[in-house]
Amino acid sequence: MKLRYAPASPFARKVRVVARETGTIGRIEETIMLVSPVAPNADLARENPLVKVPSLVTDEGDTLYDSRVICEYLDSLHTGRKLFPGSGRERFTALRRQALADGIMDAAVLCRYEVAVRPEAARWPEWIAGQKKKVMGGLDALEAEAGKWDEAFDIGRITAACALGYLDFRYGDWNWRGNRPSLEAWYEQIATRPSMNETILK
Ligand SMILES: N[C@@H](CCC(=O)N[C@@H](CS)C(=O)NCC(=O)O)C(=O)O
Repeated sequence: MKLRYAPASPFARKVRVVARETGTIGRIEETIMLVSPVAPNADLARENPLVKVPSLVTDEGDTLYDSRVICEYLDSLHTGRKLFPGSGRERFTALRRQALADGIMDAAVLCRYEVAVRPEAARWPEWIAGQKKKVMGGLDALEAEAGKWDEAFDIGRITAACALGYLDFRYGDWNWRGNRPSLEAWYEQIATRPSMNETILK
C-alpha cells in the first residue's frame, strides 16, 4: 500500500498513527505529497479527485480517501484489538468523537489557510473568529468527556490526540490547555505513545 501524506497534516497524522497502532505500517510505503488548495498537486490529482492528503493506494490499486475511510480500512486488515468498535453505543460514541475532533481540525486548518494562503487584503477576521469559536467549543466538549477516559486509544481518541497535536503545532498561543485540566492530563500520557512520537507534525 502507498500512503500519500504531508508532514504538517493532522488528518494524515491520524492515518499514520492508526497504521502504527494496528501494525499495518509494515505493509505501507509512506510518500510525502505537498498540497495547497490553490496549487493542486498534479501527481496526487491523478489518484484523488479531491487532491487532498491523506490518500491511500491499496495493493489492489484502489485509491481510498478521506482519513475516516482509510483508518477504518486499515483497522479491517488486522486481527488485534479494533480501533473502530464493531457495534452499538461504543461504536457510535467513537465515531461521534472522531467527527468532533475532525471538526476541530477542519476549523483549525481553515484558519491556517486564511493566514498562510489567502492574500492579506482578502482576509476576513470575523470568519477566522467563527472558526476559532468552533475549535474552542469542540475542545470544551472533549474536556467534559476526558475525565472519564481510560487508556483505550480508539479512533475517537486518536483523532482527539491529533487535533491537540495540531493546535500545539500551529496555535500554541491559543492555549488550549488553559482551563481544560482533564484533557491536558490525558494528552500528556497519550503523547508518549510510540505511534504519536513517530508522527510528530513538522
Ligand atoms: N476530511 C479530510 C480532510 C483532509 C484535508 O483537509 N487535508 C488537507 C491537509 S491537512 C489538504 O489536503 N488540503 C489541500 C487542499 O485543500 O487542497 C480527511 O479527513 O482526510
